[in-house]
Amino acid sequence: NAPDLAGDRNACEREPIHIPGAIQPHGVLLSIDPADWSIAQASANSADLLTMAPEDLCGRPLADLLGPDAVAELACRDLSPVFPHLHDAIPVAVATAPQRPLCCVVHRHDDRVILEFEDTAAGTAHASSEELHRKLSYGVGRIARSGDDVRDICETAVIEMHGLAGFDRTMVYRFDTDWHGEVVAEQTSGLPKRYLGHHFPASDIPAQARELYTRTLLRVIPDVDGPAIPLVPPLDPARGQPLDLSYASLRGVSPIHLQYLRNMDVRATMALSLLVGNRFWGMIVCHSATPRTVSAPLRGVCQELAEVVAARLFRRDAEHRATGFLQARNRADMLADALSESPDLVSGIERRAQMLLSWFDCTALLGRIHGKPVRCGTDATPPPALPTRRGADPVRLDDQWIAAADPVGVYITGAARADFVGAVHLPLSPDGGDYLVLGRRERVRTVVWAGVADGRDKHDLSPRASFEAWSEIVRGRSLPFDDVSHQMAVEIRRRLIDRLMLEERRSRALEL
Ligand code: BLA
Repeated sequence: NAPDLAGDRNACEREPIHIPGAIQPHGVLLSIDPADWSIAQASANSADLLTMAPEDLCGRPLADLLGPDAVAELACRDLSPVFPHLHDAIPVAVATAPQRPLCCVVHRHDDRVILEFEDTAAGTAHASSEELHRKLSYGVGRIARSGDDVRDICETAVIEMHGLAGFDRTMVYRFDTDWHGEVVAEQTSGLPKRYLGHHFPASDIPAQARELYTRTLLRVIPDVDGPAIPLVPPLDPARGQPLDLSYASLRGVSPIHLQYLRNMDVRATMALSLLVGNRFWGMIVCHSATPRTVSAPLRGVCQELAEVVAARLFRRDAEHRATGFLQARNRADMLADALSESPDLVSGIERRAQMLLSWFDCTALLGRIHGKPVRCGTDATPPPALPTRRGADPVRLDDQWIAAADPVGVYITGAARADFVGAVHLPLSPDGGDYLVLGRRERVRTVVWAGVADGRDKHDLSPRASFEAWSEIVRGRSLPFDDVSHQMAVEIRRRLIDRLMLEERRSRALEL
């Protein structure tokens, strides 16, 4: 029943996943008009938990179902869908079936109050809340004390989340700048590790899904084969519009994505967003080979753990940048001091070329200062002959490219501006006549993609049938320059310009 999206590249991103008109079957949803606390819409399965069919519920006061006290209490609560509230379940008793313990998660969005009922007895976590919090604080401690590199943090994260949530496979999926992603950590029980190091194309998580996942941090699909339960009536009667389910934990899932998971032999998932600062950094994705319900309290602690992982990644990024920026400034000062001992800038730079090249992990230093050429490094003399992306004709870090480069500011590229290596361009005069360029060599990389090589291109829009790994050889790119290199380039350029201006002032003074 997946819509046919073949041939339409934007169709994936246009699927309005926040208004699917249906929920998943593991709970019951009511939409309430907060003006009079009457029921506007109910999911078609309402009788399962609430003993009343949607036709009997719609239009009725919510108080008939939950009693006036429960409704009065709800009316006083802050129901805005901020992250922690979303798994904050209230135990409720339905007037018509008081013996059945239910829990209810409530939020308010787009002028409707949405109530989601779940059977308290369902779900795999029968652990007490003390037990859950003990496990959570243990995990938090492990993550806070994890090593300082990203891989270490992610590995600890999957181990701890795996233990807490109990799925068969737990992964950290990290986005790249173009939104494709890589599985950077994987933990399994009973299954072999399968996806570690595999890359997936950006279209696997289309833009509107990514946007939604930055507003809600956690979502669960307990059974990919569960039927979609429509809302009754399908449109909000007062407004004639579909109900916005962005924040509903029962929100019905895109049929394309369900097919994707079936093709992966996955029966249930839980996915947690990692927001590092304001950036959607990645996700913790859990798979189960069998259906798996996750209780509201367990969802709550899993989300807290994921937030701790994101905070740990943020701290590591901040520390890394702070140390890097300090080092960049120190190096620039060191270079300026060394250059001040040289009679002229060109010979000074030539003497320190090796140091500069190693700081930037480059192999060519070229440029012109006071009209005099500078050429240092193993790739600079003779000019570097590097294979192009096409693999055929060699390209050179030459005057032609430099003339084409932006004459203002520090220019850094990871993917080659023409089609060769990355370069740091330091323009030293307003007309770009004086400059230095540091060139970085091509780094041929092997990228392992998960199952997109079966005859189609990797931007195909239907969920793929196979997840077998295949390798792509990526040429014509260097390793990217990071923010710290950029900052170092800015600092060094400023010192070089100061020095050039000093030399100019001196030579003018001599002329007088
Ligand atoms: C959603 N795609 C998702 C989600 C993940 C992935 C994690 C979040 C929902 C969930 O919890 O499962 C992708 N899952 C992955 C990846 C791995 C994984 C990369 O386990 C790696 C191990 N998907 C496609 C194509 C389309 C598409 C071609 O492959 C569109 C035509 C769509 N993916 C799609 C949509 C959603 C999605 C629409 C949102 C589902 C929803 O929330 O309703």
